Formats: sequence, C-alpha cells, structure tokens
Amino acid sequence: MFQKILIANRGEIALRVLRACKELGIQTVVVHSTADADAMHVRLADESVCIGPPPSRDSYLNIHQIVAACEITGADAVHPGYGFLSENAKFADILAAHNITFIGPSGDHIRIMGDKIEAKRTAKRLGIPVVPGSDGAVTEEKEARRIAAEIGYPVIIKASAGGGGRGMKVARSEADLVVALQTARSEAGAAFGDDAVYIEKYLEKPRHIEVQVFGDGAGRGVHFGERDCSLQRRHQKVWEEAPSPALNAEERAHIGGVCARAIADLGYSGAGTIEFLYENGEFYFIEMNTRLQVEHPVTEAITGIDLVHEQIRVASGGGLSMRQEEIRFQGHAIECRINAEDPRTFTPSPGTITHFHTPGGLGIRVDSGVYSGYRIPPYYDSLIGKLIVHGRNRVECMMRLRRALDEFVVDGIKTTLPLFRDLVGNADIANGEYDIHWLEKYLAEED
Ligand code: MV4
Repeated sequence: MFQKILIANRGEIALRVLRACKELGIQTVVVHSTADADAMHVRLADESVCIGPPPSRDSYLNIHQIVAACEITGADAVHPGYGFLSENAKFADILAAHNITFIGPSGDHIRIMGDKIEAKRTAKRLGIPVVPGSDGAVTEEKEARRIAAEIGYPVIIKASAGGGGRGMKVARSEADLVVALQTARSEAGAAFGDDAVYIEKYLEKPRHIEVQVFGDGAGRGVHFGERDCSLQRRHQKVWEEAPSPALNAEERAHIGGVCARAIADLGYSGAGTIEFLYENGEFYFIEMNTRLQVEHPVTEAITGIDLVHEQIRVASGGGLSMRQEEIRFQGHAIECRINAEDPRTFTPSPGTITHFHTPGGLGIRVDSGVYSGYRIPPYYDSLIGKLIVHGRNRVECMMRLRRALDEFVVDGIKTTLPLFRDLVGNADIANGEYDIHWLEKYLAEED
C-alpha cells in the first residue's frame, strides 16, 4: 500500500480523496494555488504545497510543479480527482517515468478514450453497442453524403478531439450536410488542432445513461450499475440518479455485463465510466471517461462501496476487493449539484458564504469543501457542494430529498438550491419521465 498520496485537485473532490486516504491510514499531501490557501482540504491535509498563482494553467494544470511537489514531499502516488489533469495521458506517463503511481488507468488507455474515433472503434471491437455511423474520420463531401443517406437523417457530426458536447453539428437534410461538415471540421481544427470529424445517426430524445466500471489491469472487470444523468444544461449535469428510472433489472444486468467484459478484455485499470445514449430500449455508446466522476456518490450510496478506496487499492496492486456477484444494488440515490450560480440563468455568483448549514439525518450525505465565512474564489468551477440522498426506493428518496433541501442554508451568494426545490415538486421528475432536453425546455418555459 502507498505511504503517502498527493492529491492534485481542489474543492469537494480533494476533500473526498483526503477522507479515503485517512481511513486507509495513508499520509496526505495537497497542492494548492495562492487563491486556495484557506481551503478546507489544505487545512485537513497532513502537508500542503503552494504550487502557483490562481489561474489553473499555472497551478492545478502545472505538471512540473506537481511532480516537484511529489519529489519534495516523497509522495509515492497521485490522485488526480476529476477535471484538471485527471484525463491527461502525458501526466500519467510522466508520473510513471518518475516512479510515482498515477491513481488511474495507463496513459495509453487515457489516450485511446480521449480520441473519440479511436474510443468508438475500440468499444465496437469489444462488443459494446455503438451509434450507427461512419467507421472513422470523414473528410470528403461525397463520402459524408453516402454515409448519411445510408443511416438516414438527421445525422450529427462530431469532432474526434471533442467530447462532452464540444464540436458537434446536427444536419437534418442533405442540404445541411455540406455546411455542417465544413463548419465542424474548421471549428475542430481551430479549437483542438485536429480537424478529424465523424458522423453518427442523431438520436432525437435519448436519455444519458452511464455505466460505472472498474478494472484490475490484469484481465478482471466489474460493473457497479448505471447512473441516469439526463438532467443537464449546456452539457453541465445538474441532477444524477441511480438506478435509472428507465431501466429494469434485466437491462441493467445485460449492459453492465457487456461493459464489465469489455473492461476486462481491454486490460483496463481503475475506475471508468462508459457513457451511452438510451432510446427506445437500446443502448448506444458515445464516450468513455477514464476518471472518477463528480456523480460517483450515487453509485456508492446504492452499492455501499467506497469507490476511492477501490481506486487506491487497485492502483497499489491489491486488485479488486470484490467479485461481481458481491456487488448488490440497494434502494435509490439522487445527487443535486449545488453551484454558486443564479438558479435560472446559471451565471456564476462568487463571493463570501455568510452562513452554511447542511442537512443531516438518515440517508443524507453532503460532500463540500466550503464553510461559513468561506470566500469562493472566482477562478474555478462553481460547484460548492453535492447533496446525495439515499432511500429504500425512489419515492422515499424523493421525500427525503425534499426535506433535505428545506434544511439546506447557504447565505451570502446565489446557489442552484431553489431550482432543486422546484424540481422535487415537478410531476415529470416525480415520474422519472425526462430525457436530455427536458431541463433546458423546462427552464425556457419558466421565463
Ligand atoms: C449525441 C446526441 C444525439 N445523437 N449523439 C453531447 C455530449 C456528448 N458526450 C455527446 N452528446 C450528444 N451526442 C448522437 N448520435 C446528443 C448529444 C447531446 C447530449 C448527450 C448527453 C447529455 C446531454 C446532451 C445534450 C445535448 C446533446
């Protein structure tokens, strides 16, 4: 097992990883920017190293500074959290070259999944169902027309270097296609320095369902069920739940089994998430994330398994602590992302939190690094905490969520809490009847 882990992140996820390290008796080092000197994770860590000024590129994204912090403190592993360097293949390779363990998959696996064309080709080869479309990159107009005619309109053109909704264009007819192809290619070239694009059938009203997987890097793979992340705005998830209200136990076991086998065959190591669009009873792979995700606590709630413990264990060579048959799903969990934003316009609202009171009681978890008197720096994302509620079934979970939202107090700044208080009372949400466009339509109708 590791002696000392360096946490290369900030905010609630730095605290999340810190807690896992403490439980495992592992020493902790955190790195931070000058803007985060008074952050909770800095106070609670055994050691801290200031690695630069506020902008992320000069601190949390500065590979040299982080490697130097490892050398100075003698850390033998790095947990990258999510965002920042968590899916940076070069960072994983550099750490490996310095004999420091990256708590995550190999640089090569990160690289494959970062290239969306390569990721889709790999998924298909491993038996994961993919969205019908081009076999690889498309450059010629003629070829684009042929593929689109074959799969049928509407189609979507995506950048291979994109992902997470960046660099996509929908074409509803052949007349749209030429413009969409040219625009997508030039935008991708400008944004990512790679103009490779591919074509897919455009799904009109899918849900976003993702499967949590884990590999031991030696040919074993397991799945931890799915999360429904359809409630989002501008590709920012707002509310996530497990299990998905749209799936039955048979569909869950089937897609989970497909994903677990794929991860085993790939020789993948650590935590991963396989993202699907789900429409009319069918799953279509879109991307794979090679990191721990923001919404991992809903999976922890329904399985009772600490996914960060598992990441650390696998990275240290201890293997997976359980077999698939030992992973059981109990009840229902919902996560609300509490952002320092206007609840309607989502405009960031940094400033000082004058009063912070979190809900408690059975089935309630709050992951947050903020406190009364904390000043939110304007340099980073606006997530200030996550409320995760667990119940024996979805109805109980929703009742408990409504009560927890009533107890939650954040004064001094605007937050997304009022939006969640509206959503828990909405009939479509109560019925679990929503797709990836539901929230944006709801917000547009409210105005
Ligand atoms: C799609 C799609 C419809 N059809 N692909 C957006 C993020 C990126 N991960 C993939 N995305 C989409 N891909 C096909 N073939 C619709 C989206 C999409 C979306 C997906 C998941 C969650 C929210 C979304 C919001 C708008 C569009």
